[in-house]
Amino acid sequence: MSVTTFSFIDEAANTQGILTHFQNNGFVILENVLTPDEVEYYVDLFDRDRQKWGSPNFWHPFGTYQTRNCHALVTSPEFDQLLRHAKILPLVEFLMGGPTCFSELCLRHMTPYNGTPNQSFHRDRPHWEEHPLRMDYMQLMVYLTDVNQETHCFSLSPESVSEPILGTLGQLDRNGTVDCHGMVGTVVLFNIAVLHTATVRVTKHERKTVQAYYGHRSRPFLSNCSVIPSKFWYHHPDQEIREFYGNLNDTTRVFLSAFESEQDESATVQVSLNNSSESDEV
Ligand SMILES: O=C(O)CCC(=O)C(=O)O
Repeated sequence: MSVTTFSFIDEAANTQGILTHFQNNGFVILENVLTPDEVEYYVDLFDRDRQKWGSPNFWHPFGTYQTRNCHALVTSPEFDQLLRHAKILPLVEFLMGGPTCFSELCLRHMTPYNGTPNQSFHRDRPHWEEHPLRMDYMQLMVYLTDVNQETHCFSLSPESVSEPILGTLGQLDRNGTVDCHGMVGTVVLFNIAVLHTATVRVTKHERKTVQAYYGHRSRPFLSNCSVIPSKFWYHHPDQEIREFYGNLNDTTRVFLSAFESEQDESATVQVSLNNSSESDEV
């Protein structure tokens, strides 16, 4: 199956084309989103994070084939800039169709491999059928290494919003699969309800990715994977950024209660709740 990609090379994104592709497939591949300097910066940040905080600290095995650090906003808060990148966040908000919030951030690493190839197709969450793109949560995947036929890659089974939702075998049989390849710096956005997998290949190459999730501010938080530092959701001077990070998960709340006095904690949580009710009213 041939794969359509969208390029930001001329600075102008083909937003309507991206929307149509997302409606028909549940994902989009974007090239040239990051400048070469940005790519170098984030690869270096990733490497330094892994070097400093690798196992047994913040990096842990995830399944059989990956290690990941889901507290990257704590260990390398500079990744905030990638999550809210001027060419990425507006597109995420456009596709999500309303105020969007941070849900999770994981840095993931896959090593060279000489075993049995593997795919394990799954949906992270159900579709949200009231949404025009049936999308409750979206994932941003940024490749920090070249990804091609010779490496591990991300794969999914495209599905259109106008098609019935099928079980795994029915979906794979009806629509097949797509391997998402691209140069370092390639960005994939996808609905996490779409059937997807890491494709594990025999390879001499490692794969590095940044995988971030976005949700709707008015919907439940996605997961308890990532602590959200209070510098973003409480202390940040920009209210919009506070609200972007303000859909707190229980992990953040339990750390909050552990690190603050009872008096401070109730005051902080109260401010956070006030912020979210203000945003609900907008
Ligand atoms: O890492 C990958 O390529 C796949 C990621 C995945 O399956 C997931 O985030 O649920």
